[in-house]
Amino acid sequence: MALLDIIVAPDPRLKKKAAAVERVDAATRKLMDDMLETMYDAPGVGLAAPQVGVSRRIIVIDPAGEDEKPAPLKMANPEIVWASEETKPHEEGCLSLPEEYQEVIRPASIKVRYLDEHNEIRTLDADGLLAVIIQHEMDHLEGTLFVDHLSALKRNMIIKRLTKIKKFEQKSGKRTPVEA
Ligand code: GNR
Ligand code: NI
Repeated sequence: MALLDIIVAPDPRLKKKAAAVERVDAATRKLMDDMLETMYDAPGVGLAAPQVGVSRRIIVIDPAGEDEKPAPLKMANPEIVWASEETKPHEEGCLSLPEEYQEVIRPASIKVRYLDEHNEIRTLDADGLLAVIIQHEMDHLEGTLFVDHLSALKRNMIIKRLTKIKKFEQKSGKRTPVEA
């Protein structure tokens, strides 16, 4: 297994729509495992392939808390086949938007269809935190970050702050996993 570099916004690679996986093969499974290791190391409760520079429709999730037993989920080509009318606000964070936490309103419950790590089609009903994380990760596959659900004012303030940090890091010669 290997730790991967997590891309921080703003970065064009976070804004691209990811391509479908043709078949979940050994290389896909290796990527899923590396993504999980990277997510646990961060630590985070979800990670999407575009966040590690891979423009493919792959996400990994583990909503279990620190003292709960691990419950990793690996999904390729996830699709929301049903979403509740009922919505719910939840405070979100993102490994690509470090130290920003904002409330986002999304459907409270969803049904998601995906390919698992054995290339089998599965469906999962989710609510609570799991439903939030699945929707957050699926947004990454469309090039959408949680700030895109906020007002332009809030979004611009957050992106400005992150741009300043990047400029400072480049000036001071700190190596970052980001080009230009
Ligand atoms: O670690 C994460 N925590 C989190 C909290 C609330 C809603 C969504 C998330 S996902 C985030 C990791 C991440 O950036 N995944 O893309
Ligand atoms: Ni994220």
